[in-house]
Amino acid sequence: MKLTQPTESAVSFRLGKTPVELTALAPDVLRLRVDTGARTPTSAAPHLDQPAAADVGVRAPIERTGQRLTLTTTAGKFSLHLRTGAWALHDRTGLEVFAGSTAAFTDAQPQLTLQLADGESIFGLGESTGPLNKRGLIREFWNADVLGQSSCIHPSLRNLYVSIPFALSLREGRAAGLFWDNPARQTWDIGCTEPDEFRLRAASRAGGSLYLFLGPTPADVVARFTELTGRMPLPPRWALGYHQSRYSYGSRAELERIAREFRRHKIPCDALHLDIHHMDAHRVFTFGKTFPRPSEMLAKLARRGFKAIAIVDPGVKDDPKFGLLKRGVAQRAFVEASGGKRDFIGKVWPGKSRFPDFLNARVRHWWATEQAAFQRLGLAGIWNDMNEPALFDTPGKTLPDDVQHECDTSTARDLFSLAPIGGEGRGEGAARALAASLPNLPSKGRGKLVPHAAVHNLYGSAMASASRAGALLAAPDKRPFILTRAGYAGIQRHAAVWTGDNSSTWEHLAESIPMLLNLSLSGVAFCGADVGGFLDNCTGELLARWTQMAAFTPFFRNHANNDSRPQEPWAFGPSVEARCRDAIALRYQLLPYLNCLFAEAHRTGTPILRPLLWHHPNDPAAVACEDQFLLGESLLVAPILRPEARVRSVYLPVGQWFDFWSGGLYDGGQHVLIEAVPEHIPVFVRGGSVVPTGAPRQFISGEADPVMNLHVWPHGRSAFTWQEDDGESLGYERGELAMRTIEFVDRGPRRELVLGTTQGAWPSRVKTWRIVLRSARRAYRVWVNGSRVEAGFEPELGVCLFEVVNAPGELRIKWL
Ligand code: MIG
Repeated sequence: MKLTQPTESAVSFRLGKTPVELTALAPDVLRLRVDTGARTPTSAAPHLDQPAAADVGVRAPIERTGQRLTLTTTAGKFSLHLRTGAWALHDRTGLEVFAGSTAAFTDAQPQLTLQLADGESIFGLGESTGPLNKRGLIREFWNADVLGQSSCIHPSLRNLYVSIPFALSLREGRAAGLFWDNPARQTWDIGCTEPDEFRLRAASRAGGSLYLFLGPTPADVVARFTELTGRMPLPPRWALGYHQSRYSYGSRAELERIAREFRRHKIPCDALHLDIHHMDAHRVFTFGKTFPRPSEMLAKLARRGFKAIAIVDPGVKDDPKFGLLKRGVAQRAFVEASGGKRDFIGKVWPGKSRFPDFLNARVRHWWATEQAAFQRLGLAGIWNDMNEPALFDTPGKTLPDDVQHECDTSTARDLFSLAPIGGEGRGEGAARALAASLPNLPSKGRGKLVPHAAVHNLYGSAMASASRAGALLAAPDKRPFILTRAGYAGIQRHAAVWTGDNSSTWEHLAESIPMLLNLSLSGVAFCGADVGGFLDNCTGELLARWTQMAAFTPFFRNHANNDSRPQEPWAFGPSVEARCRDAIALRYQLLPYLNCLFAEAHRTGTPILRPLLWHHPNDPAAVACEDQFLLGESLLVAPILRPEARVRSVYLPVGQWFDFWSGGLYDGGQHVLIEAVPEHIPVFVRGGSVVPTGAPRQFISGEADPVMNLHVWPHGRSAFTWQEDDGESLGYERGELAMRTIEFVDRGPRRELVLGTTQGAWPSRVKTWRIVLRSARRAYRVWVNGSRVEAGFEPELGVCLFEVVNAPGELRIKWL
């Protein structure tokens, strides 16, 4: 067998008869892909045509001795036996990272088998049920509306609404990753059938690229994975607040009542969601009779500090008098039945409906235009539901395998393909340039026909990207808020994800933790589960515990089903209400901390919600922990997951930890028993942390706090990047932000907090930093840039307090 086109970083060869290309995209990222040559219409996935990675110019010498091919980079070595297909990836130190067989990698239904090492754990996999560690399970990637096939979400379901075929492997503290970029159905047997074999199978080989990440830390792997699939753009700041939803607030009067109740009960809230009953007989982008004068209603809500988010389902009612349908038909916007002679028609909420072909750029643009007109009524966000897509009347409860999409490869590249490693980030600028070029696309016949089965898992992401484009058309310099139920790898570029129809049970409260943690590890930083549970009836205690936990999760929305009892924070009487109010109020005070975490996720892909293993990959108890989580590096949250719990065991990783509520100090590296009081859940602060907090508020307005608190906890050190921006425009992409590092070191009696020089073109709105030294025993002597500053002491709280006037230059704060 002859090697063809060897370059510095890529090599083509044959496995069996099929050409395969191996590329080093970066020293720690390798890609193996089947080169299908002439791309037949049936074998194309939109992201097949990506820029040649060889452009990146990684030095990766390739050798061939006999049947053995090796590619070496500064981070590791990949070797493959050309006849048997056996392969292995070693790191720089010679440690085997992955090994297995690619013998069936080029089959029509490709397979790949990996050896699982002793003690190896597998995380990631996007949204899935069951434990945090997926080893021992079989999971599938096939976006599905769960309630179409099952009465509820339960641990033996193999697939849910979102598909992210990404695995993070961890053994003995060493992380590596794998991403099989193939939007057709995949089945992963992760040591279930054979305890030490990880078998991956895809239903179609079209477009399937396998990416291998060398790590060696979880952060290295996720940074690369999100560099490849994209990172979350910054959401508008209000979206970090509390959201209230219900299937459905059925009339204008009801919605306005809910808004009034929030303000009357003094429960902070920023967003109200409009579920399907706002529509005129389920006609998408309409308001029905029970919502008279919608723009007046939305303006009134806005004046009271509420943003409204409307649900948008993909199915367009097949009503010949419906304007949207008529325009769609004229545009040839809908997915065609097999054979292509007519549009496919299936049943969903509106009755007989047609389904926009979101895999086509022209259709996305049309949809964006229609959505923009709707949003201009005053809607701040769009909620994409049923976009697996879900159908009521087909056997698979989704589009049939053989309906046809007209994929437009040139623009699909911008929406689905992976960003070149080391290349320019793909920001809103690129999205806008794309949007501007769309109207010039020819109106038909440009794409190639692809059967639904080959691209099924992309439909939700494609709809979300159209939706994001629509929001940008409606308000070109406002950060969109799009929420989606379905998605594929990279969905974080377009939308936040909520985890669909969970139930109001204690089990689902607990199971939401590993689900959100794995989603977070899979690139989706902005995620959340329905607070209180969607199906069934919540109880007061469950709602309180759920709200107390979810206040620390990125997307924070209470939502309930149409036949569930009311679930708003006040629905269970004053004591539950008080607990919910306190939890939500705390969330609002933590917004400056959350802001920094969102900004970090945007810049680096680092999740906001993190499993303990993220910071403690060498600690087996931390790796196994799935009933606690970290919010950023500083806060450890141990929710109460049982009714009437009196106590809970909390694992504290190595280090010093402070009880957030009492200030009590604990040594880490052990389990501690913490009393479960009704008022709050156990939360700990890592010693040495600096946690910024703001003033309490009822909703997030454009006005920033002039006084910003920095809570400083002793016994350790930390560093993070402070970021400030206007919270609503895309200015942050143009450098309109203020950024500085904040570092703290506790060296025995000498403690130093350094706010680095401010970078960026946005003048900070912080006038005063209020430094709150926690766990203090007296008023310390304080110096700021060498000058003495007076400090106060509150003995009951154990805090020493002083103020520092903000300045863009370095602020070096010491105390003794
Ligand atoms: O067939 O719009 O997951 O959040 O309330 C149900 C009604 C459709 C499913 C979503 C849920 C939403 C519901 N939708």
